[in-house]
Amino acid sequence: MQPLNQATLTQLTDSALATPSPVQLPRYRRTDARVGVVHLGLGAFHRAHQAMVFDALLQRGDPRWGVLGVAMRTTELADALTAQDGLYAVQVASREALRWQVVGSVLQACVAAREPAQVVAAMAAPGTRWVTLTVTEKGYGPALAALLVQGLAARRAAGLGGLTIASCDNLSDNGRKLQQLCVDAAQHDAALAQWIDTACAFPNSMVDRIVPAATAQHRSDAAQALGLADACALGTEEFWEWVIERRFVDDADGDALAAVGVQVVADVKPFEEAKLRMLNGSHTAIALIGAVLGVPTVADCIARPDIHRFVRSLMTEVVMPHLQRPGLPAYRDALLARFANPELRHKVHQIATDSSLKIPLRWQATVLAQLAANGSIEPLALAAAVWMRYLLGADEQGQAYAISDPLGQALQATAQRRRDDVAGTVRALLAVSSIWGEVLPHDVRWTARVEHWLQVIRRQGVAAALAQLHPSD
Ligand code: CS2
Repeated sequence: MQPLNQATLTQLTDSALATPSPVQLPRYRRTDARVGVVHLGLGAFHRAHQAMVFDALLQRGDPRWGVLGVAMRTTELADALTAQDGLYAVQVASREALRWQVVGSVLQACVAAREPAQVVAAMAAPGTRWVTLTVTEKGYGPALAALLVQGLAARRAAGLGGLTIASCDNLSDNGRKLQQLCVDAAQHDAALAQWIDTACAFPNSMVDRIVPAATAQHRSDAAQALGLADACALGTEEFWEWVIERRFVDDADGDALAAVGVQVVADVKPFEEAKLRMLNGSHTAIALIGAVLGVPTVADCIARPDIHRFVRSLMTEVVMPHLQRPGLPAYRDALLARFANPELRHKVHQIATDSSLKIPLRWQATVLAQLAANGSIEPLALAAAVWMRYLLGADEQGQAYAISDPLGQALQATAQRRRDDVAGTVRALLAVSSIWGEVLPHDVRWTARVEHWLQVIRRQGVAAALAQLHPSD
């Protein structure tokens, strides 16, 4: 098929959307929908996850789930969405089929750094009932707290009720952490702090869907599928999960969410721990291994028998013994199949971003639990050593790459300064307590094994280390 020239195509907008269409379109009248959700952190993940859940709620005839999508700083996506009336197409790729869906729930978009007043006004609007967040691990700082507190103060001053505020980031206890952040940031006004604590609800939640950064390929595939130019097209997998704690300002929201496939539970912990340690923990290990080997995507990595075996044994022997989620073997097998999805083209360097913030959430508890149980820590000691090798900033073919991480410069300098001193490198990098905590750096069972694996990697490479991990196969 000839690729369509996107420049000459009509742009995706409300008026350009013709029915019938070759793809799934919103079947509700978008003009009836109202903004009920302010989402902070407008990016690919939100658009392929919560926004599609809200789209399903609108589809069921409840007009209260329209979204104001707020990008925290970058303007491109918000402006491109505004030019398309908030519409965008998502390619959903399972092993069996590819389908496209145009999502209609994002009614407006703006940028917090550019239009803070709009965000505050939206939080203080009578129709707003929820705030959802995907601001990444590094987003939970004073700027976020100040924005939320300002919005909540305006809402309280307007005499309105509280909001359900759902963190959807890969943090443990994400709701409770966000609540604490907001209450602390409101301490200058005791009555406001009290109101935030009691009138608002901060459910913990676990969200899951693999959503790689959107690429030009998505845009050209979308043009082909829609016959319209969509600057905001993206792709994801069929699988999704949202497990949320039953803790809402409006109790009825639990049933509404459940009706479209969200799991509303008393305790998110078993789901959150399984997801962070099995999926995200494996992801970070795969990403670092792939980056050092020069293997570009997760699917390429998992197609290699040595990496597949590594990930399967990491999950089975090291991570799973400490998890409570039911059906772990099936959960593991499903994850391995999801990682293998060739349509996703999920770049290892995207996942390696911010590793210094991800490792503590994804690996640390597993290592501590295995040490306490006298279990094997080998796969994660190897992964920690790969991270140290990754910090040198070039793969095993000598191809340089950028390290995108708030601690990146300092870590890279440490790794490079001690290049030829493996023991010194390990000591210095494991001493970073924001990554490894206070206990691990002093446990020789851990430090000696990380040092062992870094020796092997520096002398023989990552593939040799993977082979030595499973010498019997
Ligand atoms: C990934 C996650 O980039 C990363 O760090 O591990 O974005 C992962 O794809 C999602 O959490 C899946 O739900």
